[in-house]
Amino acid sequence: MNSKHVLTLIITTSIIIGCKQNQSNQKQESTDATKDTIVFKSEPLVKNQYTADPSAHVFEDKIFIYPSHDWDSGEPEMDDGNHFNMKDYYVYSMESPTSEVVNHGKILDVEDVAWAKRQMWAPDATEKDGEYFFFFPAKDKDDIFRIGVAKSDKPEGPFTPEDEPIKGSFSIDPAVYKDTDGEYYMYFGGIWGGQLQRWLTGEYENEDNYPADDEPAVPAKVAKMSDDLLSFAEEPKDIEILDENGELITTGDNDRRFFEAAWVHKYNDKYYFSYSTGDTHNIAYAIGDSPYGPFTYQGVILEPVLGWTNHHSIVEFDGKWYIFFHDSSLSEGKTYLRSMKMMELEHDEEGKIKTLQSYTEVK
Ligand code: FUB
Repeated sequence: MNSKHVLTLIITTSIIIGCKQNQSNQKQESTDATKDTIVFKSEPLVKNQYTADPSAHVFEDKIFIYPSHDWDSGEPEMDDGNHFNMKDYYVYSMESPTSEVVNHGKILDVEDVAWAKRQMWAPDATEKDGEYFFFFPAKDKDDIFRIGVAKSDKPEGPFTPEDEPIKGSFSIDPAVYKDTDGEYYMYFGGIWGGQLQRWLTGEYENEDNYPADDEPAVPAKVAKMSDDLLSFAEEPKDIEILDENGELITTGDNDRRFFEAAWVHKYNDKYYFSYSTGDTHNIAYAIGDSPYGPFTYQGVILEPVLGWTNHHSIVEFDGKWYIFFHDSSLSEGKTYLRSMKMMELEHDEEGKIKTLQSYTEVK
């Protein structure tokens, strides 16, 4: 391992998120009880800003990365994620996976978005006919998450937002997949602070409602986009994630149920739906034959990283596949101050993805 790419930190065991946590201990408390050394397998791509939820795409033969911009706003850590109090977005690019990361500056600020009040969470971007579209969630004036869109004629922006959020949009973490037939689909949703569990009736309810542990889990959503990519072309549909018996994964199946951070890529004509399992901290994946699913659960792509959240994107560049993700190594474990990283990702001959770890532990 190249020493330049090895970052060793002494950290408390309680902030290594390999262990399962439940909702009541989402707020990370550190303890000096046991000290471990962890050796990270990759370095933060950016060190002078906190960058999270990286959505990577190849535009103009370069890798463009659209992350969230973490900062310390002083909001206390709460189960509803108020401490992720982001207010603007920056964009970055790399000529190749090994070249330096260029910061193109701020592309959007909450002050510029007429409908948005706060919490600019995980975004994504896509290109169509030489125009670039930036999709982002934010809470509106009623504190309900909606998804907005902004346009630019360049991948590095700046982007001009629409005056209203996408009609019929809700919850968080938009990921727009351009299919090989030229259609575009938005995948979105996230439970807990992401509010997806408040939309089970089709209307927003001002309280959390989760299906029982033995019932199908709250599903992520997908909608085909209109030709101008500014609206949904249809009512969002449920994403079905099935287990090995063809049964829908249930609420109680915390290790495998959808939590947030949807992403889709296509490999050998199959659709790979990947996502975070949230409170169990994995990036998991499921495979299907259609952009709408159903998707059958396959396994874990990325094991828990340092920090509570795990959020990724997957992109092909020059015949190799890469996963972009974040951890809290630069902030020494602060869950809301994250840094984007990347690693190569491998599909085996059967199309299965080899499970990755972002660090090794040295006792
Ligand atoms: O960055 C804020 C939120 O944390 C994202 O929207 C989630 O996916 C999680 O990473």
